[in-house]
Amino acid sequence: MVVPRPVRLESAGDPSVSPPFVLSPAARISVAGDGADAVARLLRAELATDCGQEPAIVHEPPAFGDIAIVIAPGEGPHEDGSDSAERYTLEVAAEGVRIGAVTPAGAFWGVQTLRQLIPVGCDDALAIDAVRVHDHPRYAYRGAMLDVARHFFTPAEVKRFIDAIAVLKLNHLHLHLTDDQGWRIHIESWPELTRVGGSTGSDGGRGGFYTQDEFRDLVAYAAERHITVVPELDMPGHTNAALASYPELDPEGVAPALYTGSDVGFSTLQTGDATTERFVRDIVREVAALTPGPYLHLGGDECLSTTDADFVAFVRDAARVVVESGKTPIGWHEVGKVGDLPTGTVGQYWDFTSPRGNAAELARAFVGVGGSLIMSPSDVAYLDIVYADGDPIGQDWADGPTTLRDAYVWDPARIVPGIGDAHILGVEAPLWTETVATIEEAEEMAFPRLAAVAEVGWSAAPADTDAVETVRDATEFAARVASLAEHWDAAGTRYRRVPDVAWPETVGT
Ligand code: TNX
Repeated sequence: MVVPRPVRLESAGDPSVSPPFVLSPAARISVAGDGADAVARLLRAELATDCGQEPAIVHEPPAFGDIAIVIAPGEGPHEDGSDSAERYTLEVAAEGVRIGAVTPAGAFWGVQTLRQLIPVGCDDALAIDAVRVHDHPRYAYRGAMLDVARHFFTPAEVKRFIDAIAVLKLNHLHLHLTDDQGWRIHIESWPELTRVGGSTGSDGGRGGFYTQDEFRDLVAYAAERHITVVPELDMPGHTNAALASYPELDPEGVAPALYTGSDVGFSTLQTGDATTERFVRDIVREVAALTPGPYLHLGGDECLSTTDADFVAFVRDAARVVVESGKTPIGWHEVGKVGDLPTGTVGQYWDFTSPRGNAAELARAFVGVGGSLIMSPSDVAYLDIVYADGDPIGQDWADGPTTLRDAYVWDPARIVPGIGDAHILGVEAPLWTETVATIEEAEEMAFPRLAAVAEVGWSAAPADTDAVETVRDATEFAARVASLAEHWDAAGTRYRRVPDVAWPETVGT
């Protein structure tokens, strides 16, 4: 019972023939290869939380009953045709557990699978049924987005979210750091952005921002869990908090009031202006310097107060500034309007699973510049859309409600005609937070639907001839989600007890 479903999971069958692995108090974690130590330390911390056991980590070959983590070029499954650096094998038998991978990330995902195979409440007699797993991801980019601009989440809360997404083998956390309602990352060269623009949140929510040290620490915490932070500086729209901080960025030259409502599309930076150009260079330079990952997201969505010509000229320049800062730009799919984007620019598609208007054409424009797509179709992958009519939290504009089944039964390669896996970098589920005020509410919106999107991003693609429904069996998925929920309960992760899942009779919500 593993989410996302591994490419191959063969249970050894009859326990009298293939007895389970039993974690004895004498068990050790035997490590070999660069990076195996760090993965072993995380496994040990997880075993301590889950089972109250803290095995020693040793640099010697495994003995009977040990857990081995081996990172070496020849490891990982060979016969499945994947060259993904994240591939891993996991073997569980009475003799021991062995995780093999080519990279620490692969080994860490193997650890996540192992963790889900450990029965919750294992106490003093931890036994894991014998099994062989060969696994690799479908997409290199599997993400969740947290909108920390509308409602601010503290570093400790973001870490809690990082822990929860790591279990699902998600490897990117997109932080939507700036919007009309708040500016959340301190910029040394423009300090008013956080002093003024960071002081509010949607609906009177607490303000707040990350100092550069806090942000570096978050990035490092995510990186230890093989998650790359993707920072977003949304522009030229969604900028009221910046305009309220610096009137010289405003088209009228007058600072607007701080904004705590939920409208979109009313703000724009002054474009074609030397001060704005300096602002863009400064914020991109400072945020790029805090970001070891390859991407910087420049937003570009819903710029309803910027003329098309101004939008195109602004985004073209901003994308070049991102490239000069050493990063690959990502933009919401509207950025496809810009004819000559830098080579390799990534588009984030947020229209529906049946594209409306010119969304498909805009998405294809990224492929035209040698770029690729992150698929976030809002009618299935937006975590802020209500689960059911009448929910007090969430929006319904994206063809809501969005059920767990909706979030599960879709395929990224069957959305935009002409865009298949060769041009899809991956999938991402965004959680916008106009209506989501606390981390508990955020988790209830995200889980279980984020588990569905994680599986869409990791697990094997349906064959061309298969209907999506036959490959993604929502009933079978619901059974695996129910077993995952025992782990959520143990970890204190909140989730929504949607219908059609046989939830454990424990806490939940
Ligand atoms: C659309 S889709 C937005 C966000 C809102 C969200 C609410 C997109 C790129 N932007 O600004 O928060 O809808 O669901």
